[in-house]
Amino acid sequence: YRYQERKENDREAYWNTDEPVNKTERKEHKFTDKYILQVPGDWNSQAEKFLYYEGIVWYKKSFDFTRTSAANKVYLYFGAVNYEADVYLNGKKLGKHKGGFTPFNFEVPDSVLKATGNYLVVKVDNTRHKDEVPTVNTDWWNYGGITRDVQLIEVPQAFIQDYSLHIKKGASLKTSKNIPVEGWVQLNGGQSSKEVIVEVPELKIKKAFPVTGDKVAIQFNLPAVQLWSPQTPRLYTVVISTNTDRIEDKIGFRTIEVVGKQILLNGNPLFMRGICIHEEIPRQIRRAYNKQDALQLLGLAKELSCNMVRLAHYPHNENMARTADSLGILVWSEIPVYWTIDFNSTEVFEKARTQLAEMITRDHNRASIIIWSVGNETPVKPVRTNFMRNLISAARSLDSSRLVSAALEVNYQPGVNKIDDPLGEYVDIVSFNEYLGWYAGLPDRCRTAKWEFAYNKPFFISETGAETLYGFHGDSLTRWSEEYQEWFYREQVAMLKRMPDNFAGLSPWILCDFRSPRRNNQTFQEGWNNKGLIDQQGRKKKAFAVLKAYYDEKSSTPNP
Ligand code: ADA
Repeated sequence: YRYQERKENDREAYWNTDEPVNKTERKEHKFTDKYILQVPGDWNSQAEKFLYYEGIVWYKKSFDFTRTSAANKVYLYFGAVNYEADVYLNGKKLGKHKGGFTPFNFEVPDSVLKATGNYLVVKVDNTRHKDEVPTVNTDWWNYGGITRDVQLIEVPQAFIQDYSLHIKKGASLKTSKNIPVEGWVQLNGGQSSKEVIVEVPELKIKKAFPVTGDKVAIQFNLPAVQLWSPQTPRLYTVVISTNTDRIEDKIGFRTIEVVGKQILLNGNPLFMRGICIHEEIPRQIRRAYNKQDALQLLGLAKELSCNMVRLAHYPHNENMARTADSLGILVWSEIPVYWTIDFNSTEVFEKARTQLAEMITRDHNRASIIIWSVGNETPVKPVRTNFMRNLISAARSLDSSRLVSAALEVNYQPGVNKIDDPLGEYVDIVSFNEYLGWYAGLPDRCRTAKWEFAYNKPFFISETGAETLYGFHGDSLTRWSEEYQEWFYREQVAMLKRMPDNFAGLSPWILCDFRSPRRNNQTFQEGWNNKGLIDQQGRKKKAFAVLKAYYDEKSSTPNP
């Protein structure tokens, strides 16, 4: 069915290019017509003719809005727009934002907002450029549009902008009593309040902290607490208030650190039974954005007996981390510094750093997130190492309570696979992508594989995988058959069982098949990367059971 469904001209335009999205296609469609597009949502999946479209779309929406108090401020918040957004309200430009996967907001001037008949216009452009992050080439679909929620947010003149609470670094967790918590509350126009009150009602905590500036330091002890972990994803309501504002959130308390060659979660050694996920949903085949999507994707990860997911290769929508918080799934969250970007450019660095800051600012209270990743498979050379090193420092200074990593590559040498990327010195966990038995040789290469690690740190296999068409059967030597992928996973698992004790886990590539403009092998791929354990229709391939059996075995050992 795969090959008949598509139209011949789409195929031709598609196969004859190595560009991420076909340029001819873009010229052919002038799109002067009007369409109704759902927001949030990508445009590509909303009409067949938009599937390959890369370029500009103008959105327009009318709305009425009545403030609850004339003195309140109003912000217009976008969960994400891929990639560039120019925002106008009632003909006045509110601002511009670049970066396809992170939130941004603009204050709406009083003079602009009306009670009735407002019109919001957003010019969205998802054209890829060499000097953007990500750059032109990626192995995922460049879904365009206002892909996440848009909200009008009304706040008092002096409001609580943000907060951070986490268990103090190095705190002893020997008893569950008197665990020190520290953090801050960021006020916007804070001087009108004398104090900030922090409450955790379920723990009978209510503390007041004097306001001395916009950022108020917080410190208190937890009397008795159930720590957050995959086994006990306990969340507590936190209430923060001033005399003008009040916010409520649900957070978990846990620690994550590297001690010697181990990752410790709440002081206990952690083995990550992970899987990579793209922000794309099977069956409906579109960008994932809502809570149901998050439940579906993370639910499948749970079925695979995972305790961790790597959200590749860009910050996913906020529902993912929120749902992971409540399901008890650890999260690796990444910015789209992918393959080769212009590592010489300070502007490109600034774009990457901004996306890192926006990702961390949004999610720094999510207990599920334990790793910030600053990129994927960036080629080893000095200028790139400096660039990445600076991103690692930026991540640490934005959030010192989590671990920092990046997916590196293997240095394949005759007879030995070396993990010696110079970046290994700077990350907390040395993570790498390996495809022994897919991109070179057969899976039985794993039997004789020798590994050499240049760093005495925990290491993590951030990708491994093989392509398979669901329902295509052959013997295990037949590439693209389910049997080949099954064999691949068997050999990988046997190899993993021989890894040294600083092996901290893996996140194979990938949970579900996903669209990719690079996958041009007409017979086998048709615009899909088929390394999923689940196909585009949501059907499990044979290898799913192999990985699940390994994870079940790992989770029943004393140190899961
Ligand atoms: C790389 C890359 C992934 C994925 C994979 C593949 O490792 O990190 O994005 O595309 O290759 O399938 O080849």
